[in-house]
Amino acid sequence: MSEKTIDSTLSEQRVFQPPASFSVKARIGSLAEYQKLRAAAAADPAGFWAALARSEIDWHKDFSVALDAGKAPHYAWFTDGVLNVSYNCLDRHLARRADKTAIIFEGENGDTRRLSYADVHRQVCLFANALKAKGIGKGDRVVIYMPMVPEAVVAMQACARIGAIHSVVFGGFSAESLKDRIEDAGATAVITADGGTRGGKVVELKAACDRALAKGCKTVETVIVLKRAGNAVAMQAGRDHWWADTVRGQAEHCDPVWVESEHPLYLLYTSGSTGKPKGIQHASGGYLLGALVTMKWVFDIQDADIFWCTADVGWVTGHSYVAYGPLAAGATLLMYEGAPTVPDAGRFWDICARHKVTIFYTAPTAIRALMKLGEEFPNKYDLSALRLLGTVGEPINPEAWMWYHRVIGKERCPIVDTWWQTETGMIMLAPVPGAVPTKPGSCTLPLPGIDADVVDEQGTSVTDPNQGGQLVIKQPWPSMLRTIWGNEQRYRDTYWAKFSGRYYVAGDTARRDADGYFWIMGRADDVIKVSGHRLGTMEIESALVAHPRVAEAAVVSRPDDIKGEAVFAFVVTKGERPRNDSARALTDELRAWVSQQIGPIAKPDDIRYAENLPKTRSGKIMRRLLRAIARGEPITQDISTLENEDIVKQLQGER
Ligand code: 7RM
Repeated sequence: MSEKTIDSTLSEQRVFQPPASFSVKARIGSLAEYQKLRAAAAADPAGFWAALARSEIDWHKDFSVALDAGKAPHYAWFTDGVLNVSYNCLDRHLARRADKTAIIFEGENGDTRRLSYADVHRQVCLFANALKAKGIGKGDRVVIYMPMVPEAVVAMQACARIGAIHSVVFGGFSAESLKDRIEDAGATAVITADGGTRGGKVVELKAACDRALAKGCKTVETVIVLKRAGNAVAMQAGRDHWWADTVRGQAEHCDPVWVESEHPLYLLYTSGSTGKPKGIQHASGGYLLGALVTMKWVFDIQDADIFWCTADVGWVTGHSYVAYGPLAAGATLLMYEGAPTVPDAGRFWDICARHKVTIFYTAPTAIRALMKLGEEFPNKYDLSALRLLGTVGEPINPEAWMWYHRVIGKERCPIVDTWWQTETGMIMLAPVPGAVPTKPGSCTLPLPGIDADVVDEQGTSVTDPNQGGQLVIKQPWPSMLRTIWGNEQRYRDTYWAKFSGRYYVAGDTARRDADGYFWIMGRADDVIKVSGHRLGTMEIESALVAHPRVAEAAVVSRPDDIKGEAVFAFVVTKGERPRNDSARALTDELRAWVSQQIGPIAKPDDIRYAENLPKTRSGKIMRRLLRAIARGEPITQDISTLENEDIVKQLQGER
């Protein structure tokens, strides 16, 4: 995050009260009500969550222990309770909502489908039985590599139904990334599709899956392939099966497998400070509770709502607010497979108008991109059904917030800026829309039961308004991650070590203003957000140095008007430093290489070549200097220790 952005949010003074028309109908309709909930939670956090767990979740067997902190920092919630997440998302709605639409689907080329709760339940049962027939059961890991179609949700729910642990890999990741995740999880099955569609092009998922499996993945016995895009695929006899064939003849009934509350529901790989993504492990009961209560608190979900979260199921947002939260709440959710600009920049608003979307949740990068293309697009559509707007994934700049508020929300819809992480499982900091006034660029206040704070390097609360510090969570919460799959030490080191196990360390820096509102300033580690996609700079560096011509690489980010952050790489090649045409050719090659190694989302936007990277005397790359150079800022660092000052000129692209 640049100084400039920090300054611009620092001077933000606007405050927007919840519209009275919204508050009167809201689940939590006043500041007093919200504060009462927060006070109750603060007085007895475990009791507060236990009461909610009992009122919100259908337990097969009730629990007697709310929070078990005996193995901290591995906290366990509702430990002796027994439940099934899929039962809570589907079966329990059948009595009253069997015919209610659960999923409205629209594809890029306009194909639409509506699935009722009874339909989704039936499909989940069929597919769960198909998985069982392939020998997949409780505790087995299943990798899901699919486009944004209802079957992706069906696959996740079917895993949950039989106690299998799913790990969804975003369809934009490469074969190489898929392979790493399959191997780390030790998955025995992969569920994929022939291909997905985006921007008129077919993303060949099965082909990527074949390349991944050809390179290793020895644990995989079964591959199930949904026919979606219609592209030709190779099927390996014995291993690969068409989805339609696996469900044919299966029973439409499948008893849920009752699991203990702490049974892992899923793994989701996410980037951190090292080259290797980590498998964030979530538990069943606590995660479900978090996804469900935030649907109510933050999205004020009501029976008549049409809820559209644009996130892909490959990201945590697509887990909590597509695959689980909305269904647990018995809501109608919308899924769209395709680009926001096909056939033109009005697509999102066209979908909102045609399907009468009432709650719309997207990323700042999408808002900025659509904002740039002009108001005439949204202005063509009737957006009057919208009542609430949300954002997630990165800080939203006040200008984009105001555009969202004025052009999309017609100054009538509250905006919920929601801060959370793959690790937190649920939204943590966000306005409760009928209660908490909003400020453009701030995620406002913690939700009930969330003890968030900003602390200094000693772990002491920062009390001066607008003083930056580390964002920490001081009490465990039910949907928190349980560990990093297969790497207990990394779990402790990454999230707990900094303040000796006292607080969960989010990895973000933040400040609080005089009203106690939180403003996220940026990451404290080497994680960046490019178009809302979480990437590790070290991950991109390892991909670059894996190229035969690269000796050394350093990756930093620079601000980007639309993407939020852009990837900037400094590269030292083996042999002579490329210049002019040879530099341009190598840049094209390295961009394609990173695409292949990680995925197109990680492609460097800029690459500069130097004979060396600037290092401190102890040999550490001077990242702050590189960041300044990437941003075109004047250099204030002491560079007198550099052996070759010419390097700086090379890095600046001047020679
Ligand atoms: C949900 C998600 C997590 C990181 C997080 C932040 C950044 C997310 C906001 C935000 C400012 C927000 N999970 N982040 N939401 N920054 N305001 N409302 O994005 O695991 O992929 O990323 O994203 O840095 O630590 S994630």
